[in-house]
Amino acid sequence: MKKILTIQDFSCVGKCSLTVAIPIISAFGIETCALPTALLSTHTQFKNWTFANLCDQLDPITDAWQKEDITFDGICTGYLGGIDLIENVKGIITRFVKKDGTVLIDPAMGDNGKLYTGFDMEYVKATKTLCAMADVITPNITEAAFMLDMEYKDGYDKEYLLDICQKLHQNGARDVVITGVKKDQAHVGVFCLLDGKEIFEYYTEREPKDFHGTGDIYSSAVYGGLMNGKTLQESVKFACDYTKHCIAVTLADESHPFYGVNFEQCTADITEFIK
Ligand code: PXL
Repeated sequence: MKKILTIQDFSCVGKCSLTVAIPIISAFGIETCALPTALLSTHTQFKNWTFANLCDQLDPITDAWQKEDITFDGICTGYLGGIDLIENVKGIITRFVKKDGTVLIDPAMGDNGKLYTGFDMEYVKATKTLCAMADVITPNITEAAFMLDMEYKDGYDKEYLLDICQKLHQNGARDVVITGVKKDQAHVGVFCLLDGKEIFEYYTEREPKDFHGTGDIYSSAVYGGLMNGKTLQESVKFACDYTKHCIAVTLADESHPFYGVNFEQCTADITEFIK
């Protein structure tokens, strides 16, 4: 059984980060260890929330792991919450990923042309250095544009997407997966550049509403696929279909919360995919 480590914040309510990554990656039959970087009452799209940076816990935790000879087949990261945390996570990747392990970095820090509350260009710069260590990165267009100091565009063409991917590959990531790409008004999906060479695109019909946390669901599903030996193309395609299904199930549930999707009701898709 593979054993991975996911490093991101723990938002107690709100279906994102660790409360998404642990159940989803576990559903892929992978032991999912977790290192929380911050503790929040909810994610930051609520009106009222608390935030505690857990950076001072990371060294004692990881030093204890080292004494136990603990290593991981891979690490995936998401929203971290502070520059000090990013620097620490870079060291954890170097120390704990087995040779040939897979590192996925989701530079979760913004959407719709804006950074999330609390993040600035220093945070963006630090995140870019973290992305340089990745086998796979999964930024949305906002995150990619911020990291490359490029203009954020709502309407874009293949040339713009390829340019972004090439630049992020030159920054160090092997495979670049740009998420939330709107091919047209009715279709959304991903534009990928594999090892700086091969373009892969996949789109599904767009659901009529956007939800928070779908980027985290998407990156967890990609990572679960990769750690099951699926190709990047198979994994990103599955992750698109799975995320779309999660949104559709949520919209069909009249009591759905505003803050996240009913991914818990779609785990059968994962079981079927890895059969
Ligand atoms: O990746 C989404 C996310 C994760 N964690 C926290 C967030 C958000 C999005 O707003 O606020 C704490």
